[in-house]
Amino acid sequence: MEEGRLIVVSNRIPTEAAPSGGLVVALHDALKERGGVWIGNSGKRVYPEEAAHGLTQIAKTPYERYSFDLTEEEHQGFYLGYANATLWPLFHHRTDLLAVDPDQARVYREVNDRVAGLIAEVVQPGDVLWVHDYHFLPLAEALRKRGVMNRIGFFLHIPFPNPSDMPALPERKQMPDWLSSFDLIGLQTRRDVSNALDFLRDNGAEILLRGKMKYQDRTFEIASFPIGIDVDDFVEAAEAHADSGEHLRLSPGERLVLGVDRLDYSKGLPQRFAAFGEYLSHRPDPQIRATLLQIAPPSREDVEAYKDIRQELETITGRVNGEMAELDWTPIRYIRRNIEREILAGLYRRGDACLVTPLADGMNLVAKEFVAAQDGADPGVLILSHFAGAAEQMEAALMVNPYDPGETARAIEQALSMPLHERQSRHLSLMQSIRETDITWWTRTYLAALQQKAPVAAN
Ligand code: GDG
Repeated sequence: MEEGRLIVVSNRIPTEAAPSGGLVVALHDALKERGGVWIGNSGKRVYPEEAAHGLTQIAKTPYERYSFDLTEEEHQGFYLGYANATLWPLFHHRTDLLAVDPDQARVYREVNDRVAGLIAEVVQPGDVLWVHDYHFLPLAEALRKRGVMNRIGFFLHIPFPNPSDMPALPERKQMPDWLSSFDLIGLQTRRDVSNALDFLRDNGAEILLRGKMKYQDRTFEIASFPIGIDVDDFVEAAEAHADSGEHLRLSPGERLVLGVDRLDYSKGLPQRFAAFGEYLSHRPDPQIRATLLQIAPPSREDVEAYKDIRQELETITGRVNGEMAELDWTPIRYIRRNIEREILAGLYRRGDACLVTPLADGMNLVAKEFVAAQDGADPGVLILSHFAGAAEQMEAALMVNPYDPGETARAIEQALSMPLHERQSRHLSLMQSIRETDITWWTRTYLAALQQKAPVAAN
């Protein structure tokens, strides 16, 4: 039988011919190889009459790309509201920040319904659908209701919530229906799989063998597929831009500690800055100069909690710099904008250490990019939070509890004084782990697992 098309659905869709960014590049390559269709949100906000027009074709080759627009109400309720002010905090264990708003929940389901209708118009028998992330949890259920019985996979890029946090979500009772309408649920880590199994079992699903589950008349599967990066591509970019560090004009002997994160409260930035301040106050030799370069492009600035994190960070940067700076040295350099990917790769390579200290994170690709960008002969040291999904694979990093500034400060000291042979052996082992599960491995393994799965029974 001829292989059906791959149809990818994600909130964002690349608009350029050769897109950049880990996930987008991986999916782009998968589609380029097999052909298929990518459907996503254009990012444009339109009047309701225009949104009703449906899908717009934005590219035909090397695969078809279609976008849909959101109205202002949909953008507020679906994207800023339910997805990013309810699900995001819940899934990152921040129920204190979770907004409960029945209107936003309604709009979230309506957008999923509308998108399901658009997909149902283009899907053909034999096509395989691959839906990405928390924006589209109810999408398979909505598609099944429209009679779409194709294989539908889901990949959650963020952590699966702690089952004990779930009662904070008014729509939790619908979650088993949402999830079991997919054929395969891909999660980043074993910890996420265990949380998902516990939650579903406590809510009426039966665990069959090896990640297979049954809920009502549907069987589906849950497994972990840790996402990776295109390692060779990053190695190349870092080598080609090894002089990026010169832009920084560091003084001779000055050490560079890096941080690269979207400006998000899940990334543990205030705790990181406090830990860096603590390291500086306790460093063994006050002559040592270490600079923390934090690149933090803004994100979701219209969501209230994101304004707070920005303010908190500005305050703490001012405090640490005010206390520690010298006429010719600013200890924390905080850049709140996007840096070009190639320059970034070169900066990683110049870094003596990288702080990846999220309080919760699905995987964290920065950890993998930093390792890929190092010069194996003189590599920098990765300091990694226990709470990043990457911690399950990258055991040779210096592991820290991001809530404990003393522990992180000691890890910075350890990283900056680590002997060359130890840096090299840790780097070698980390390189091996990121190569084993790189982005091609991720796409192939996930799609192979999805294709082995028979379509769900009609309901
Ligand atoms: C979600 C999950 C999961 C950052 N600043 C700049 C820049 N970046 C790039 C990094 C990296 C990407 O953004 C960030 O990826 P992360 O994985 O670290 O985090 P999220 O954005 O939260 O992603 C996460 C991921 O999905 C994939 O499944 O790992 O856990 O939360 O690639 O390099 N890139 C450029 N300039 C910047 O200033 N060019």
